Amino acid sequence: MSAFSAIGEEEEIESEDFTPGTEPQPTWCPGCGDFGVLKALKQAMPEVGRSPEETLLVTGIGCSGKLSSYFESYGYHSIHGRSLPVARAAKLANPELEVIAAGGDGDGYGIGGNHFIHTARENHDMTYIVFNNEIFGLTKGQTSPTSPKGHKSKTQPHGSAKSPLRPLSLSLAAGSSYVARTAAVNPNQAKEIITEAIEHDGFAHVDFLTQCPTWNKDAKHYVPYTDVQDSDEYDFDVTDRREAGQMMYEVESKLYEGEVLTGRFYRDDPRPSYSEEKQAIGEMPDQPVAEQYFDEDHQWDRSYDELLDLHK
Ligand SMILES: Cc1ncc(C[n+]2csc(CCOP(=O)(O)OP(=O)(O)O)c2C)c(N)n1
Ligand code: SF4
Ligand SMILES: [Mg+2]
Repeated sequence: MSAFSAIGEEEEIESEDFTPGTEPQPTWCPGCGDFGVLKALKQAMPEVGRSPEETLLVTGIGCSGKLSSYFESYGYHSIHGRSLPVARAAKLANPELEVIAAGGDGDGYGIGGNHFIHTARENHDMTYIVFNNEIFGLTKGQTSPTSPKGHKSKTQPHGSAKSPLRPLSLSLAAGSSYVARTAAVNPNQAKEIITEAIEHDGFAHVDFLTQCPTWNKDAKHYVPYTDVQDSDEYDFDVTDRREAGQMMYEVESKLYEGEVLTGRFYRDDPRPSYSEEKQAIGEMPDQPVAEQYFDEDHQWDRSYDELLDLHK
């Protein structure tokens, strides 16, 4: 697909446009599922038709957080669990940007869980990819919110006593308007789902199963997998909240019994995004802040000095 460049010329967008020219090669371990996310994202961008100059990728901290270094676009490697507030602010300031946030299961479902719930509830228009490897990878394999019950690690040497969090069900309950799960071992589906998620208007959450062969030795347990959309066994309406919820519950239970089910589980296309709702009640300016900033004639309600005085 083509798009207009920063200087207004129409250009073809290719996957390789998203490979940085100067950044280092990925330092992820051989066989790491994170490579699958990078590949799917790079393949999705030409389908979506957005160029690196039109895209912002905000990441958290973790092996997953390194994604923004290996993907050519505007990038912001934020702090642990805080990719979503940064992404929200950027989208509100410049609605034209294609905003993608990404991070790990510890990052998004643990320390950043509150941001996840409320960004979903408010239906901010962005894509959120969670690399779900069921452990803290970067810090050497501690138990995470999605580690299975009984999972042994240095922090839980007797095995985790707690049942894992159900990210799909949580996402639906919080208010995400698109919820899917894919896996690094299923690259075709991963590309399709990431494309759909980016094209979706509203908060699109993709739980991306990424094996960690270094610290989670059950790395191969995402194979074999079933795509629920390709299987006659699973018949449900992705636009029906109740049916989607039942399906997610089944999917999440089965993952820990060794059966990997992936696919699209919920979508609510008509639901207005956060900005649309705010504009409808007159709480958001028509002119985005990013444009106001570059408009020399813009009259700000308060000067910078006044704002500083307010905080004294
Ligand atoms: C506020 C804060 N607390 C803790 C850490 C240490 N820390 C860095 S990454 C990480 C967990 C990473 O796990 P996950 O988010 O699942 O990402 P992965 O490495 O598995 O991709 C932790 C606890 C930190 N950097 N900042
Ligand atoms: S420690 Fe695990 S998650 Fe991190 S790069 Fe290595 S394989 Fe990937
Ligand atoms: Mg992790």
